Amino acid sequence: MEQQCVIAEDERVPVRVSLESVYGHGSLLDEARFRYARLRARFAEIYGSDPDFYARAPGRVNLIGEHIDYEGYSVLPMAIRQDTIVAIGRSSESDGSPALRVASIDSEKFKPCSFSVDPSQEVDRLNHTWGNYVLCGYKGVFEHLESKKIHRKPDTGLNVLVDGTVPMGSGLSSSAALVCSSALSIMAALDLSFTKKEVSEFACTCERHVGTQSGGMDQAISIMAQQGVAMLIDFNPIKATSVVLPAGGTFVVANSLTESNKAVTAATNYNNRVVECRLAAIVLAVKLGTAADEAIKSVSTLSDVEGLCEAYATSRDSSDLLLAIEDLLHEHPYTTEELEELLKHPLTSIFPKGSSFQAVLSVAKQFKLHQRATHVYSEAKRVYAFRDTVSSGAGEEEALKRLGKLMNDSHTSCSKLYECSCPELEELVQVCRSAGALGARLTGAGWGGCVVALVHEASVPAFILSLKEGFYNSRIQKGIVKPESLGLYVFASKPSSGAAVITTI
Ligand code: NG1
Ligand code: MG
Repeated sequence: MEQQCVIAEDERVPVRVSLESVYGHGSLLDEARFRYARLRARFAEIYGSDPDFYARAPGRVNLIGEHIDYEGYSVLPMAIRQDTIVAIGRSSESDGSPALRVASIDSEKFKPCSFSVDPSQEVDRLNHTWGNYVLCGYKGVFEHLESKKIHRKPDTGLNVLVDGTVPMGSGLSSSAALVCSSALSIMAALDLSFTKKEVSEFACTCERHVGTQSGGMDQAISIMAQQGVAMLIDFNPIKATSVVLPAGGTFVVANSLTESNKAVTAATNYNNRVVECRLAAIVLAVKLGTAADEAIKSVSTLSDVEGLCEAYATSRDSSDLLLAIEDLLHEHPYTTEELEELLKHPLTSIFPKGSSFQAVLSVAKQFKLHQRATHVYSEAKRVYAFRDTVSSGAGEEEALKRLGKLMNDSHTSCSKLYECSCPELEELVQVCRSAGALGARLTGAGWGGCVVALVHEASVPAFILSLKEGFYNSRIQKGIVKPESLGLYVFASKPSSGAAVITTI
């Protein structure tokens, strides 16, 4: 039986750690030293002084539990070594009027931007820029202070310089790595400290300012990760429990080379699914006997329905909500008219005015409630089955086989029921399986981005070679990817540590 332990979510952050404790002692450390030195030098060039603090936050790969965090169900990610590093300094009087200035090492791709220091400014969703994620972190810190009734006015401008190695739009959570590293650096610069739980929570809420109605997985793992272990993350309240993975298995991440910019496609993809889940939850609640008015008021996620199925469970002799879906929801998509008649309210009145949900309603023609809810309830079960397999005491080979099967089932559900895959991801998952993966699935939001494959440790090099032959070589020939950058797109990953302030570089 593997040891599992609950992470001290009451521990205060930012924790301050050495470069060595994050990056080890090998080539990763050399690479990190180079990145931090370059960050310091560029910072001085741009802003005319040395930074006061450095913070870093990792990306993550979700092993299982896709599109269920925002429905209140537990997920099982691990942090990866790719991270976002941030240098920050308070700006001086001579810099002109105080501002939040943001720049990137890659100034070609990520143009510098500047915001006022007023934390109540709106994030401009219509003109989405990468700097918005830093602004989210900034707003998050002040909103959190407000929520604690600490009324602190911004008393300084801040200069920020960012360098990220988490590939963007790849389902590896580059956005949360940027929000979390920004938030921690801002806390350090303003001499603030909160608990891990608080930061995980406000980093999730504040990222929604860009318009994606995301769950809290990415921020929670980025803040709470620990080296060497994956984490089972529970929500409401947030809790992280370490999960020790079988030693003979390695997770390989492979990029489909298709980017999915969630902040731009939210109305038809991510937020659309959040809306469908919410409607499925309300309709299920009504079918289980709750009055429509009451359901609209009190039910917002599919996990909220669990408490409402007692009578049904007695009549069916089972509390399995997957059965309730079969009985109570139809498979063909629901139309707006049908839902409005059932719920006795216009759909637009069910979601907050002015929220990004209204954009979903104005383009959606139909709602696949049966399929989405079936995905969520079955995926939630697979997460626990994954955790239980790891701690079951089954022999390693048997455990790896079962984990692989759960990952494959998760992919099928994402692809067929949740429809968040795409042709490139389907192709890559097939290539992974043909190359001997025990299991392979899309990871993160989908519609592009990465797959994660479980592979026997000893066959990792041969496996990666097969992916090159079966997937990447043809893309190299077409000029979609350069051979020398393949290492960024396919890599084996061990669980890395969580966000922190770096003491000395
Ligand atoms: P990605 O797109 O991988 O960063 C998103 C959400 C998660 C979760 C997954 C799907 C954000 C910040 N994160 O992750 O909360 O819902 O999709 O499981 O949007
Ligand atoms: Mg993201």
